[in-house]
Amino acid sequence: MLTQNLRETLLGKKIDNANILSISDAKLIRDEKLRQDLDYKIVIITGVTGQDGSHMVDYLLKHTNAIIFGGVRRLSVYNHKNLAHISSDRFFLVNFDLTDSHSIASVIDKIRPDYFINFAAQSFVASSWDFARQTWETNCTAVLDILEAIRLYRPNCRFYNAGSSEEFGNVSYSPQNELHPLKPRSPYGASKAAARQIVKVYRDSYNLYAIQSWLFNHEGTRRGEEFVTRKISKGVARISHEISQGVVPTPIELGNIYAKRDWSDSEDFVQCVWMMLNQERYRSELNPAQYCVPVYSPKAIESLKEYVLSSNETHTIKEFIELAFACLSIRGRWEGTDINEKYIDNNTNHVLISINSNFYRPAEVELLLGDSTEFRNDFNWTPQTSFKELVQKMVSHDHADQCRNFIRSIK
Ligand code: F7E
Repeated sequence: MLTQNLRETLLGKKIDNANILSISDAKLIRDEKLRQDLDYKIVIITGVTGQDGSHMVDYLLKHTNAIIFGGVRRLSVYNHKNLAHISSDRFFLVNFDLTDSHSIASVIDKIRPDYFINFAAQSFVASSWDFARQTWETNCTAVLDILEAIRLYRPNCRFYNAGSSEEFGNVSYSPQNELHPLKPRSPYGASKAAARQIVKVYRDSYNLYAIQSWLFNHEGTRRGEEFVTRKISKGVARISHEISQGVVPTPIELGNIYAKRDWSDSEDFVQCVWMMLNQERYRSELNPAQYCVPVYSPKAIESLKEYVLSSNETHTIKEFIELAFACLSIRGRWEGTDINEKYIDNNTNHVLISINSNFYRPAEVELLLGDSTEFRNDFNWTPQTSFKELVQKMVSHDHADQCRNFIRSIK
């Protein structure tokens, strides 16, 4: 545990637990001698208010002694729900903006991180057609800016960028492994594919420990409500409550329910990300001494690998729906076709799911199925949560939430 003294030593001034630091607060953290004596690794994580970033913070607080700086954009609305449970003196929020290269450079120069984990993104594929430029700047240009700042100010900082199975897009074969070509179908997929290239160029050109994996879909109770799994789990919880109150439920409106996705638990993946950032600890063919140096050698960097992370199973949205309703003992049947297809409650004959073409995408990725054998073998890893357990976990969480809110409303 850090003492208050240490916090002040590191940061150069007294701060409150709840304080969001401005970049200028991080003063003595730049003192390399002090850093060596303290033997704490310093990690910057972006996207900490989101699903993956907040799970990454939880994981590192539990399994390491790292001091973590969560990068947050200054907003006038409160969006820290996923961080509300954290009270650790090793976790700070720091204000910076990934679309401002000066702020990125300044944070890296001042904080001198040992690891920089980039989970910040415009991650909603459907919106990427409407905000193609913003998607590109956040998901790709910002990555270039981070790499450039690492090169200039902290060349031995290990950098991870969250890549995506959307880079595979219009897939050539299944399952998709690390050798699958990049064939994105959306501005989102294209931005992640371009980011991959620039990460590789900086890795090769400047011997940076900079990597990007291919993350297949990963979900959980902190998933944004616009993504299909959370939209369904929340909708199912609401409908179950409406039925129990004798109210005719409002159906959940969805788009392409025939798309197939490879879904995992976000909590499983953050562990893998940390492993990838510390490959020499797990891959016996690597020499750890080559990675404890101020400057990495070309040989050490050439040996790094980038990996697919996936469950190695694929399911349609329809399967997710059926399982989600079954978790709350609601059984249904499918009737109709195309835009008129509906999921009907066997018990009440109420419509539970209907199709709204507004949720169709200009170009769809119909099938994703990952092959994460390489990662599983190299790191001796298996996921903790199955597809069924993931659906159960999300529905139970949203159902409990729905019940809590109901009880509060009648108090
Ligand atoms: O869509 C279909 C939709 O928005 C899944 C992101 O984390 O994973 C995620 O991207 C599928 C698509 O996720 C609705 O057409 C049907 O086929 O939950 P999603 P995504 O687009 O797969 C990848 C790996 C990432 O990297 C991304 O950042 O579900 N679908 N009806 C729908 N999708 C939504 N959102 N809403 C619907 O009503």
